[in-house]
Amino acid sequence: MRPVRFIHSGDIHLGKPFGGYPEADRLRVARRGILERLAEAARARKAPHVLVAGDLFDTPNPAAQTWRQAAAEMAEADDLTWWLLPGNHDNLAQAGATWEGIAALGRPNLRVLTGPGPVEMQPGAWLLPAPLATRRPSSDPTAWMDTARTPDGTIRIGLAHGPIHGFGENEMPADIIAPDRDRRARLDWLALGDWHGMIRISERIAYAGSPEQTGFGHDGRGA
Ligand SMILES: [Mn+2]
Repeated sequence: MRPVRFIHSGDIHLGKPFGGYPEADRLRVARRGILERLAEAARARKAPHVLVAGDLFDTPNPAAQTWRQAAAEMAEADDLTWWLLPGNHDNLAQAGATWEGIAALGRPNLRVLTGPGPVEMQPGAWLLPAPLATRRPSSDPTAWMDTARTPDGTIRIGLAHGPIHGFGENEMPADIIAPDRDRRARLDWLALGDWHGMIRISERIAYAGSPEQTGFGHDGRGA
């Protein structure tokens, strides 16, 4: 089996205004630089894929300048494939125009994940994405993965956004993602977003966290 190497990121919140922070200007500049840092990290580790586990954008209607600049930057890093999952802040219902705009650019290395269902990342490795259709999903968006079929002997990587174990952003129902989804769905990795500090849930499940620590109610920053 050919290995698959990827960077698992999420909760980048591009366009976040950082209102109330005395160094808001510097924080905004630093946040804009995160895509380049991700690209550098991926190349340094010889990972051709970058998974963004939701909340690439801070709001469902980011300024055109914000999303166009982000898309251009990712598209330019065309030695990498960017797998972009709508999260709760940039869910499909509210941020549909932004995601359509990115998809309409037609850049083959920008993969906007607008529906559930296995997608082949590379020969022998399948991504199972669970984009959020609304800001507050009422059921586990990863439930379908249990019965999702992929060819025998292939690698299965889940990509989702939302709280597990009853933590996460308060606006979503607690315990939305089953903490044993990796076992139920035979996943080799479940890349999660929502929690803003990097945290390992189990051998095969982790939250990447957000680039800087802010007032989210978590310990530490992303990784
Ligand atoms: Mn977030």
